[in-house]
Amino acid sequence: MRTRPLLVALVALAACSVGNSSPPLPSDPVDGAADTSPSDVSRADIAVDRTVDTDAPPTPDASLDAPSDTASDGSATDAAGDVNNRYDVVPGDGAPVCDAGMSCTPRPDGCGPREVCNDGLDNNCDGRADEGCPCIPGTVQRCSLAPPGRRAVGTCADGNQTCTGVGEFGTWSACAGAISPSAERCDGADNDCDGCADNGLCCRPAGTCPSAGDARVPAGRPFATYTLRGSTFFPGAARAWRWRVVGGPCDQLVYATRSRVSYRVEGAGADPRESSTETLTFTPTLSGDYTVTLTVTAADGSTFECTFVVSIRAPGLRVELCWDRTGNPRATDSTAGADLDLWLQGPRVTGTWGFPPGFEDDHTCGPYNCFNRDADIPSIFRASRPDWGYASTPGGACRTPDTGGVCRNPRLDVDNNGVNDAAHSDVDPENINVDAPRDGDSFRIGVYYWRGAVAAQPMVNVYCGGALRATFGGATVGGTLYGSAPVAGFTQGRGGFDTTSSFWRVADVTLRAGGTACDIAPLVLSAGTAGAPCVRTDTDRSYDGPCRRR
Ligand SMILES: [Ca+2]
Ligand SMILES: [Ca+2]
Ligand SMILES: [Ca+2]
Ligand SMILES: [Ca+2]
Repeated sequence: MRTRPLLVALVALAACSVGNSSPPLPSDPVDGAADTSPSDVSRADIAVDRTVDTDAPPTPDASLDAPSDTASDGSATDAAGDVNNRYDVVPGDGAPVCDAGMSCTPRPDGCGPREVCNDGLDNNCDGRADEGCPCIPGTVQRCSLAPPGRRAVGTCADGNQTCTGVGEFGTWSACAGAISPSAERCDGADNDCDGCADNGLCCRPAGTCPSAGDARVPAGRPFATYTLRGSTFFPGAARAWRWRVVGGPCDQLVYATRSRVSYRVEGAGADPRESSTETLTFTPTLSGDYTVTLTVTAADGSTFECTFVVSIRAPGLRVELCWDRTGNPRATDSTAGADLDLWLQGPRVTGTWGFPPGFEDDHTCGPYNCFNRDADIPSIFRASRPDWGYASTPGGACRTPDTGGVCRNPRLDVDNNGVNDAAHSDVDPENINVDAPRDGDSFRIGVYYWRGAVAAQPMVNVYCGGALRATFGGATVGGTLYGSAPVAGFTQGRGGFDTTSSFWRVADVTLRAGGTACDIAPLVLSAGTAGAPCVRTDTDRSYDGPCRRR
């Protein structure tokens, strides 16, 4: 192993034509403490007993061991005492190397021999984060597919992984939306995320792709137009432009089932996620991460491509609901939809769910009493508009601001029953928001099957401070699971509070850190299958029903 960097350096020296006096060798220093206890990890706030997993993975498995070194030196560690792994290939291996690349010292990869659970990192550098680790179904955590020492370096970006499965514990999904290390390309960016842009390449990039924290890709807000000029990334002559925008869990489910998305890409054709204009203009409706890919066909026919994440962030608490049979519940053909409703109970409000006989209680924020504008609320329900003590937020991120740009808290952005807003809302996820919750405030989420004649599978996403923190429920479409697991027992209803309508008490969310973080406790049946979601198909609308916090 000791000879490999020297060999590479010799190859590099032979390939370089100028200024090659005593270039520093690519170093591979001993990794620091970051290998085993990264301090910059934002863990999921749902408590997971880490004592079971920090010392040893729960199910010893050969796949958890470090992969063998890419070089066949037979040793377990390399010259610097670093554990051998697939990232030990020195950039530029076998390719022409320029002085610029040689003068940059790649960061230690930080790869270790074993996976550490629930830190969102791929500690053993096998291309998977937290594989084989137990987690609480529905939990979402930030995750990285870069080596631990190179998280969010260069083009590498975090994604989200969802704890999938049913029962007491589940397993982490693949790290969706993350930008992984890739082979270094001539694009002004550090594609392999070793801290050095275009290292190992003798090249002059035709454009520059965004890197972590790039000022050209600022965070955006829901309902605010977001614009990216292609020439910012590719200043040269172009023959064609193509943009592709992929949204979060609900947008992916709605696209899979209805070929539509909640955000609007200006100039989009058959695929609502793509445009072929030089400037991308899109209007997001949901918080979270959007993966954007720009593909430029240059005048000489060559292709230039960048993929990066655009963060759309709304403050406080946002809860969104979508399902696999979104759309008009009145239709009778194979595309018939179902009308599900998102409900939210506020802090210190533990009364009956939904509207009471006298329509006067404000226990629940729902699609009858919680629209932002009074004008959108039927008069009999106006007295029950939730007043949970929150001021309105002028200029907030809301779909239909009231006079003066006011957004109320709480508020429901849209009731997507295919009737209220035929132009758009029959596929837009329902969304209840509280922009500035107080620390310690706890909210309970519910989903009601209100109307329809088909079975439907709901998915609920919870965002705190704009970041996705939990995905409960979901559906399998075309063999792909969207969400964490379909909700067992959620059946069709006939409408109203009849004994066939399903009601799912989903989770309690408690905000902290000024609404930028939260703790989430799923609700489960207090009797029966361990960890089963709390679904009831009778008219019991009491606060707890048959549920307990798990
Ligand atoms: Ca791993
Ligand atoms: Ca890990
Ligand atoms: Ca690099
Ligand atoms: Ca590059």
